[in-house]
Amino acid sequence: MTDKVRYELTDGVAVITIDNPPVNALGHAVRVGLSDAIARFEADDDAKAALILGAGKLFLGGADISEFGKPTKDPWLPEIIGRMESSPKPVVCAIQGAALGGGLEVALGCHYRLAIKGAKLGLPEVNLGIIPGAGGTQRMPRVTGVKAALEVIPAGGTMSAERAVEIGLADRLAEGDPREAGLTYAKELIETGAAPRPVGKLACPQHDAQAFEEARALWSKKNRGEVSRLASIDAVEAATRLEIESGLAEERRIFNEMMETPQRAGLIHAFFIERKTAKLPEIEGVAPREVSKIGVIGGGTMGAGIATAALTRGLDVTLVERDDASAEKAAATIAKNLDGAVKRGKLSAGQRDAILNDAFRTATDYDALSGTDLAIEAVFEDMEVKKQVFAELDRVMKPGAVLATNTSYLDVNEIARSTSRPSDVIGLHFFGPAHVMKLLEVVVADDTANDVTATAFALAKTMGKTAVRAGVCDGFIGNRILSAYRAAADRMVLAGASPYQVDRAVKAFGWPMGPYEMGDLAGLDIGYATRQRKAATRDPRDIGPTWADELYHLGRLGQKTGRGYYIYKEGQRGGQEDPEVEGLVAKTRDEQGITPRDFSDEEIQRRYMAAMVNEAARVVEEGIAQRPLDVDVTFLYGYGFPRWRGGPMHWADTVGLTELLADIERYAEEDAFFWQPAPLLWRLASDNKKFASLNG
Ligand code: T1G
Repeated sequence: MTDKVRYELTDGVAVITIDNPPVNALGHAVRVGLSDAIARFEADDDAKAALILGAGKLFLGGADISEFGKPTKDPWLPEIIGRMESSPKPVVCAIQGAALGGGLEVALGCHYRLAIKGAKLGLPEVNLGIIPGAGGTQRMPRVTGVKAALEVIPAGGTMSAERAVEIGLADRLAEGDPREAGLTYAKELIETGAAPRPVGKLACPQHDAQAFEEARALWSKKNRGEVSRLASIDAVEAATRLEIESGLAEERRIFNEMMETPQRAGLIHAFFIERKTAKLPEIEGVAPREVSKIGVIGGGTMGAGIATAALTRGLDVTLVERDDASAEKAAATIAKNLDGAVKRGKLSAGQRDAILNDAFRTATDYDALSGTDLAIEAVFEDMEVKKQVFAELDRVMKPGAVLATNTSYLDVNEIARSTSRPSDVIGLHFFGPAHVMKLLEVVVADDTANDVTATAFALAKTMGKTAVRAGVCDGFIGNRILSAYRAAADRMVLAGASPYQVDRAVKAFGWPMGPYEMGDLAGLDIGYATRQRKAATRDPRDIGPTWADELYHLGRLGQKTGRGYYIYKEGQRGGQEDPEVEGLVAKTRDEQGITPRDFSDEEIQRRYMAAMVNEAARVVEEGIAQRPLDVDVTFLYGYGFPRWRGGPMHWADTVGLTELLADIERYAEEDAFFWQPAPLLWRLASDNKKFASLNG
């Protein structure tokens, strides 16, 4: 027996408790302990039934993900579950908090399952690029039918305890302490002489051709290149034609196949790095300041989104606008956002009403913010306007309050130093729509106090955001790197590629949108304003997409004007390619004496990513991003980078930094100005190292 699993006999029930904080992952020591406990139970004549419990806040968090990719050590989870299932005495489990992956598979190996209200049950393996590998795809459909199994497994989602009982995954719903409820259930089974009910012995679930067809159609469209979701459907289908042992073998075959894919590595990298961004030496052990009341200045799209995100997470919000009309408009936007949350089931109508009545108010006077703990400025991107707002905040905010700016590129140091309390100033760069997008760049200025940084990360957690620490530079982490791969795209177009081919190639790589579709979504006036802003300092060797300036001057600003790079028709999804754009590009080439050449989709993808990784290497080297993982999380949560590739830096490590450097050096032969290998990339490649070596 190991110290991870306890065995105690209580009133004829062998209580087997798995205690492996923080999430009772089924690592090797737990498997050894569980296997020993089951053997002891079988041999224990005083034990008439067994009760499986997980100590602490949840039942079982699944297999130990940190063991993946390493040689598997016996005993295997499927074997332990098989032994539990074939026990001659009833085995029960009581599920509180969460039963996920291997944790739910252990429960499915039990003969009786009790779920405590509030528990989440699910098989999220596909989110890690694999499929359930300990019987989930074979046993779940046997108890729930294939329809319910196909709703859960390819989606990698979770369900409530109530839903689990509804679909037959759990036999009983209870409240309170799992041990107590479980013991009551086990003793009742003993008293009633209930027999073991091995799920594996149940008949194959009925095949439902339509359900399989719909699931394959749905996940072929939604998965953007991921392979695990479709593979999980194949495994569930095997359950409809194979008896348990053959079905388990087929599941294992597909599981092993998925374990070997780079997608598994990318998705598991993503799992662990999103949990590391808040692990920063400067805030370790630093207590954040109390924040329950916040102020938002500016009720435009961003301000209203930020207010909505805060309100739906229980914060009190006062929104300041310059006049009543603007304040009313902002309040209407927020009410609309909250209605949307009610429609999506994220909020009840009662909660919305309580928010609007008690937790939210508008004002046109900064003094209304004097009692707030933190203020977020989200006004027009102009330094003088920002400084005026911060002068007001400096005047009204109480001592110890945090003053934050939502600027997406302006100098946070300059804003901070325009106040009398620069150490209380920080950048909180939300991504639009702010009540939807998960990413928050926490921009730490030179004078920002560590407890202000700690407060920002705590606020992010409260608001359900994934926060990444960024230093001060133009565009911080995300937008700075974006402008580099955007520029690479423009260079390929100038050299002969079509903007539409670039978009297609980038989407084929796994991105939700190409740069030109993205430009149309954001508005081509944004790009134009950025080029104008940088014109004064632009290097003469640099090139600009003059065709885009012409589109701007033609008033073709993208989706919002019905035409940009694409033509957008009412009621039509997406835009149509516009031959006039190709014409404008050809004209630019002629003016610059450029003879267009062909680009393959692979070359477009390679150059796009090379520009991204090269600039990201500079961002890490300069300390704007602390580690490569911060770049990866930024792009996974803020820019739609395909999660199964793990992020741009993980992708680069997968490709090999030596290869990538060789590409960049080759590109530099034709354009030495744009393609200068970042020193960090050069150094790591020379030392045959990976970016991952800097992730700590
Ligand atoms: N293995 C290893 N470490 C894990 C882990 C796991 N399954 N789950 C969490 N951790 C670590 C995590 O990295 C963090 O570490 C700490 O625990 C707290 O996590 C055979 C093969 C359970 C809902 O996909 O969804 O079973 O940062 O911050 O917010 O078919 O963790 O403190 O060092 O997320 O309270 C399937 C993954 C595995 C569930 C708790 N299971 N975990 O959330 O804490 S594959 C999963 C979660 C499998 C079988 C297959 C969540 C949670 P650190 P946390 P939380």
